Amino acid sequence: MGAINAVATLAVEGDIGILTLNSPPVNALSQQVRDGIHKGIQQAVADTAVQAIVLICEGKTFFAGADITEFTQGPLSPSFPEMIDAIEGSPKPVVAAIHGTALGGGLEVAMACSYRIAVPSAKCGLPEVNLGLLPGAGGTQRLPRLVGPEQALDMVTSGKPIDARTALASGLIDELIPEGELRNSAIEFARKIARNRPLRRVRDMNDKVAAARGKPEIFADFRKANARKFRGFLAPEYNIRSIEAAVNQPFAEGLQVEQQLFKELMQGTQSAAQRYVFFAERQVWKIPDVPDDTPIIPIKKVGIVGAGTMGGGIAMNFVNVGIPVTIVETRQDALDRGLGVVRKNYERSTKSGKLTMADVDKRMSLLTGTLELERLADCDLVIEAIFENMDVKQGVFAKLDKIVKQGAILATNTSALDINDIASVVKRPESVIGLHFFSPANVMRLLEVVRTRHSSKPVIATAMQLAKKIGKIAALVGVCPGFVGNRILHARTLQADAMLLEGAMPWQIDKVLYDFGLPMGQFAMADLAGLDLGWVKERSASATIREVLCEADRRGQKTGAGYYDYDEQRHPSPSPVTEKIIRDFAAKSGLPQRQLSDQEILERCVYVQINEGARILEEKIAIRASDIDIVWINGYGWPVYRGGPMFYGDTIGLKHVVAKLKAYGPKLGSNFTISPLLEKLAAEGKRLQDAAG
Ligand code: T1G
Repeated sequence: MGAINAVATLAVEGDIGILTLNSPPVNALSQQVRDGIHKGIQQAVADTAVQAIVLICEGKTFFAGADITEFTQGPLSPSFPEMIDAIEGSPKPVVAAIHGTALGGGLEVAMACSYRIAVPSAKCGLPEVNLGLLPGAGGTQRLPRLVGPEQALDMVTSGKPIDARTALASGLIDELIPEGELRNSAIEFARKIARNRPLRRVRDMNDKVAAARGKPEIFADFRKANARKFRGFLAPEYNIRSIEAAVNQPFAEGLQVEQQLFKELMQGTQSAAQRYVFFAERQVWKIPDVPDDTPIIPIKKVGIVGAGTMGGGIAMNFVNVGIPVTIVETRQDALDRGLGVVRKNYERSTKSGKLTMADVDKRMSLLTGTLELERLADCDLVIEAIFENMDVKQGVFAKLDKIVKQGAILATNTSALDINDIASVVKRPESVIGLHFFSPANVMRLLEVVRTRHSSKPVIATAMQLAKKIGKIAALVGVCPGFVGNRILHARTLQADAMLLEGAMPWQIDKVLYDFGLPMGQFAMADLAGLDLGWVKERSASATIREVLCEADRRGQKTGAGYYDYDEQRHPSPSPVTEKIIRDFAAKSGLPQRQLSDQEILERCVYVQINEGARILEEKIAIRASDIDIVWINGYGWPVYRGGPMFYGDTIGLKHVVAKLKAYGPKLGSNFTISPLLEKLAAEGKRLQDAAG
């Protein structure tokens, strides 16, 4: 066994060379790994005893792609093309032996080999699109030659891997190998094909691409079917063009198209944003003052207080992963309704085939309804999900404190109330934490884990680990009005509402935000949530446009009218009624009416969000800027190709943001102040992503 470099070894067993790479944690194709492959192939080719070569990895996976941390460094030799050419140019067949996840450049390496074999648990994919890229080492040219353009389009634009059996069926791999026998089986397979000639090269396999030539509808139909999903993104379209080149041009020319498009994406802001988010999604789990070895409280049974929309949705998260839930209501009809909604949600999933009726019954069997709070006594975690009223919540927590066993976590799903105040009524404040789910709680990926002044480290660590277990992405935040997500939303709401009094209409403001990349605008979102959240009819005094709308029974989508008018299918249209209400209200406010530009609307809505994020960092409510971005991408649909409000501020430059905020001055409202941290970073030419919370 000869060492090629620190991560590569070449062994020769009989007439087979085994080139083994071992570069934890995921055998990313760093410069060292590429060098090991490049040199190892050359050595194996030069060894006359070797008739065929096995390329295999140790550790948890075959190459999982290019080393993303290297992207910001200049070209490092050997480049991907040099490495790929060494493999494909080998005069001896090379067999890729795949386990774990062969992704991105890893799968491209495998496709440059003569053959590919894998264990059944392996997965193969080209997820570059998730990084705002396309496979830049021949993947868009080789994949359609192996699996056909249609499947290649799906794989490169979704970024989703396929399992080994699907890969075998589609022609991506040549043989399935029993688990645990990969190395020996690979040697046997290599011996079997060692003398096959001519050497098989994927670049020469043209049947599947030729069959698609002259059928532009394959691409036109694909673009049309995915237009909504790809809206605003560059990478999916560039991936499609690259696959089109594989169909319509010879391999070498298609490779050039791929290289050109890859370069454009790599140099663009969208990929920078998406690569930033890739790492942000991993950073968010790292809590500086809660070490990885903090003891975890085992959560075997969960109690939920309140079987309303949130309580039922929250319950589903735990039942979905096999954790039994006891859910409490005050009245039988409310309990029955709540359980009925959960069952209906599950049954809806059977229509899409995601669940079977047996799954539904199994999950419902894990959900126990009761009217007695005492039934939560043996729960390891209790989540309160009732009416947003401090007195009511404190009353429930005082009871839970007496009922629930010691050591259990007492959590609240409040979206804005001060959890320190809630914790003040229990004798175990260290056990209290906020678990702020986003509606619908069984769908939205984001969970804000809210630590109080007293939340203990085991409670925090347990909450974060539980979030991962139920498939959420969790950001640990501190207590303040609205925590992180809603606090930043509130900053935007103030501007959007103010602009209605200056001459803008809800549909103009919403279009600006939609075109920026948000899934829906400020007022469409308000209509969806309901304008009457927190509205009390008896106390309503036409003091705001929102109150006037509610008083006119225009309370949002649920009443068929809010800011917008809605048809039976809930399609919105601008409302003359709303327009009159706004005009009358604006006239009374005495503010001069004017035509606001889309640019002003965008800057006032978004720059105040950047400013609020900076204030959140100053107050240490968030640990890092990228956590704030994770919140807004996963909780509010901020376009991932813009990286989040903090990353976006860094992209356009904090100097520019501060200058604009100063230029708008009093227009931003008498209570608006610029974050000192934002001003400092701008003055020093620094970025929010470099500022620790
Ligand atoms: N580069 C650098 N570091 C990586 C990495 C990568 N490709 N993938 C993972 N890591 C780090 C990650 O940051 C974390 O670090 C640790 O490994 C464990 O990751 C030319 C240009 C492979 C499915 O997009 O999908 O190839 O936080 O927590 O849950 O065409 O990692 O521990 O310090 O995610 O077991 C294409 C990305 C690159 C694959 C494993 N490849 N990675 O999941 O572990 S672009 C990808 C993943 C490319 C070519 C193009 C997952 C995983 P730390 P983890 P996991």
